[in-house]
Order: sequence, then structure tokens, then C-alpha cells
Amino acid sequence: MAFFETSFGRVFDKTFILVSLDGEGVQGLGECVADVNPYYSSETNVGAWQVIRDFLAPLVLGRTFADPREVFPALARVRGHHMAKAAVEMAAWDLAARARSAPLSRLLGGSRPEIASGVSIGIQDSLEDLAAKVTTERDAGYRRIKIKIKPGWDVAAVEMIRARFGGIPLMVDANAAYTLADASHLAALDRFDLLMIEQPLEYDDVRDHAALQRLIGTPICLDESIHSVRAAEEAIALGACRIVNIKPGRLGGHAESIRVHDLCAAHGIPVWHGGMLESGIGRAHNIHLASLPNFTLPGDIAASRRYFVPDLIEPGIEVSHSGMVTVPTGPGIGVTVDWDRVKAATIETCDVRA
Ligand code: NPQ
Ligand code: MG
Repeated sequence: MAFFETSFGRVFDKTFILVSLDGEGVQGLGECVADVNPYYSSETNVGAWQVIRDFLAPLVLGRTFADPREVFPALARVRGHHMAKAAVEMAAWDLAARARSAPLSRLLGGSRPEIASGVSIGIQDSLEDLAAKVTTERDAGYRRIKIKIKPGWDVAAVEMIRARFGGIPLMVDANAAYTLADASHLAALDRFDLLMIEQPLEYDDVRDHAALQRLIGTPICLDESIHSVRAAEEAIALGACRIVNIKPGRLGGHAESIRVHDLCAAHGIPVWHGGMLESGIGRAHNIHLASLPNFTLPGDIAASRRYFVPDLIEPGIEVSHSGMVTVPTGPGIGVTVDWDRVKAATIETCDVRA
């Protein structure tokens, strides 16, 4: 993939754990969205590998679950490690859906046949480069554009896009690059009619976001801070956000994501599906989850080709010219894995049995 830069750094490739779970005569797949470094969150591949092998796998292998909703509670003894848990839990959902020959979306409670796709544009070397990227993505049909911002790459970037591209659906994501002391600077974004500003403040903060939301007009969307249902309840109670980004990796899987989705729906808070530079396997999971009714805003679920050529699935995830992605209708996640490609990219494997 080409580089992708956020306020926490620039990446050129992705190394991740794929979890394959056997049971009921079928195989379920889950993708761990942790990275090699603990920059987006505290989890890493090496840590997740150890936690899955030594602590999570023994809690699920050889056991019978009547419903995949029982998996996350079964992992409760392990604290944190939501990305590691999600990889296992989501594999269990895929397995359960395949065992019932049903698309995953049906088990999750989704009904939309297609989902709206947005795109996330990283920090560029120049405003000219940014303008070129926005042109490409707008012309590809994406339903909204998000740009990554950080101090020194914010107001001027948004101003340029508004000047050159008019009123396109636009939002910004700071990945926790600011503090409450920057409130008046962030208020300078109010005049650009942004859909939202995502995670402006600390990754674990709720209180200061609530204070900031009282000082700026742009709706705040929380990403990193929403690590649990409880965190979402606190954020809503304090008025820390008007929109929530749901990532199953951050929450510990599909079941917890559905709980946050339902909580937000009950409070009139729209949600959208975030992205973690997943391969087609994780991306397919996201598409099924995003088919639930309160995912009313376009998600960071772009085409495979934006990140991985070729992808681990064949065909890859496609986005239509009107910015829509079809929810697969086959069993489970409903995509075809190119196992030769997976094998060629595999660094290490580990087999755990009951
Ligand atoms: C976000 N993603 O919404 C994340 C951040 C992100 C598509 O903007 C490796 C692993 C690289 C996780 C880069 C998007 C990553 C990553 C960005 C997550 O905040
Ligand atoms: Mg984000």
C-alpha cells in the first residue's frame, strides 16, 4: 500500500494476526486489528499473539456456545486486550453463521443490502498532494471524505478543500493530537460546516471532550475513547460526543459493538463504522456489522484496492460509483479467501487445541 499518515505516525504496510476457529464442521475467520506498534492503542501484534495463544484460546476451545454473544463474557477474566478478544470473538461469529449457512449480517441483526462508503485520507506532504487525493476519491464516488489532521495540518487543509471542492461531505480526524487548551484553535474549524471532528483530545479522555463540545459548534465524534459500553454510556451522559465511531476491534468484537450501537440508537446518537486498515477478511466483518440500522453515516470501509493489491480475498471489496458496498449474501463473512496469497504472506503460525 501507499503510505498512510496520521497524527501518530506514517505506515507503509500492515502485519496482523488472522484467527481461524474450527468447529461444527466449519471454519470461522477473524482478523486482529492491532499493529506492530502501540501507537493507535496500547495493543500490539506480539502482545495479542501471546494473549490469544495462552489465555483466550483455552477459554473457548473445546467449549460449546449456544450463541456467539456468549464468547465475549467467557473471556472476561482477561482484562483489556479488546483487539485480541475481537479476533477470536469475530471468528466465532463467522463460524456460527457458516454453521447455519446464513450471512453474518443476519446473525448480527443487520438488514441493509448495501452500506455507504467513506474514505480516510492521510496527512500529505503538501496541500497540492491533498487536493490530488481528494479529487481521486471524490471522483471514485465515496460518500464522504475524512482527512487526518494534527497541529500544523488542520485549518489550512480544510480551508483549501472547501475553496476547491465546495460543500462535499467532509470531516476531520485528529487521533488525539490536541488538548483542551487548543479549544479556540479548533473553534476556527466551525465555519467550514464539517460533519464532525473525530477524537480531537486524549485517547482515554471523556471529560475534556465534554468541555470542548460546549466550546465548539462542530459535532465531536469519539473513536479511541469508546473502548467499552460503559465508556459510551459515560460519554453520552457527559455530552462528550454527538456521534460515535464503532470499531469491533476496539470494543472486543461484534457483540459489544452491537450493544454500543443499540445504546447510541436509544439516545439518538448516530454511529458509523471505523476502519483499521483491515485486509478483506476484517473488512468483510465490518461490512456485515455496518448493515445494522443505526449505522446511518458512511463508514471508513473503502475498497480493497485503496490499501492492498492484491487483497487476501478474491475478488476484493468493491465500491460502486455511487459509493456503496454490497453486503455479501453467502454464508458467514461471505468472501472467498485466497489461501495461496495468505500462505505467501505468512510469517508465523501457531496451532492451539483443546
Ligand atoms: C482511525 N483509521 O479512524 C483509524 C486510525 C488508524 C482508516 O482512519 C495500523 C493499524 C495503521 C491501525 C492507521 C482510519 C493504522 C491504524 C490509522 C489505525 O483513527
Ligand atoms: Mg479515528
